[in-house]
Amino acid sequence: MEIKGTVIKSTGSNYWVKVDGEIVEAKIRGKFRLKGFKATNPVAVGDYVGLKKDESDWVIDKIEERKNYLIRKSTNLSKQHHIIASNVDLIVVIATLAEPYTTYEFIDRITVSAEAYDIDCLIVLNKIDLLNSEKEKFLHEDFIATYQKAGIEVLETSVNTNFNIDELKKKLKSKTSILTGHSGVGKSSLIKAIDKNIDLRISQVSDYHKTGKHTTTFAEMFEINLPAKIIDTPGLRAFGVVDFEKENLSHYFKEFQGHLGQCKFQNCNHNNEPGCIIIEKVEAGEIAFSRYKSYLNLFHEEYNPYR
Ligand SMILES: Nc1nc2c(ncn2[C@@H]2O[C@H](COP(=O)(O)OP(=O)(O)OP(=O)(O)O)[C@@H](O)[C@H]2O)c(=O)[nH]1
Ligand SMILES: [Mg+2]
Ligand SMILES: [Zn+2]
Repeated sequence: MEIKGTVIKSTGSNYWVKVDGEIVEAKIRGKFRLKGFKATNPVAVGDYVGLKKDESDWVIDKIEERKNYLIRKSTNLSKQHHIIASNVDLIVVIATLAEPYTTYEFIDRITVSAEAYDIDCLIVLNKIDLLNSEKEKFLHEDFIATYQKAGIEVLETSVNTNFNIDELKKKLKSKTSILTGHSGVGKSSLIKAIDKNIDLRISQVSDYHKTGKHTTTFAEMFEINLPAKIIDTPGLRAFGVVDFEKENLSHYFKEFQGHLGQCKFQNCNHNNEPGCIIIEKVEAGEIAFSRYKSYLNLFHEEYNPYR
């Protein structure tokens, strides 16, 4: 007998699969491979799988084709890739400007991946209750302006003051969403603010480094009564994008899209060519410099594999 369900959690050796409202613990057998590359986790949260009973254990023996997935390179320099989750409607990048600070390039790497795999993306700027000094207010304004120009929606939130939690609920309603970002930005806290009945571990950011403590250790999908499916994930230190064809990269920056094809040279790489419309737009302040810098860094990434 074969049954089917959705993987809601995995530790690498054990998998929890939701089958008709029940949770079944399963193992994997055989090799599952993505075309063209190796993944450290052949079966990911969000996968729709077939299960068979092998003596006493349930075994995953089939993965239905993925609608999409969020994938990154493992932190080491091997060719290994890690699928963060699959079959999602929305990628929510949780960012903070304090405790910890999230760099623009980290965010851009995720938004580029979302565009490449054609998944909607929302940035949530959490902990805005912490932005008080003039410097912090400046950082905040710059952040909002940068992503407004980039055509990516930003929702400001605070778990501590309950600010915009209802708005966030509206964004997640009737979708399967993945929450990603650095450790300590408040991914688990936001999920708990949305539904206090969910049992999640949350820790203080470390006093000294102001970074998170990697409290969430495995991706897990929670189904709540909005209705919504929300995938909490472990904090990422960095996001290594999977190699794109260089000529496609500019298409993954939303705000570049309307200008492509208008440079002087048909094969313009928007690096330093004369008559480049992208560079003109950056100089005119219509495209944020930080986004263009992320573009250049990604374009030349092979020269800097540690980034
Ligand atoms: N001031 C403030 N603190 C917050 C806010 N949201 C979360 N925190 C705190 O930030 C710390 C980290 O929160 P977590 O929810 O564990 O962060 P996480 O992103 O899940 O971290 P990992 O599981 O390690 O990836 C906790 O001490 C939270 O109480 C907020 O809006 N404002
Ligand atoms: Mg967490
Ligand atoms: Zn150009």
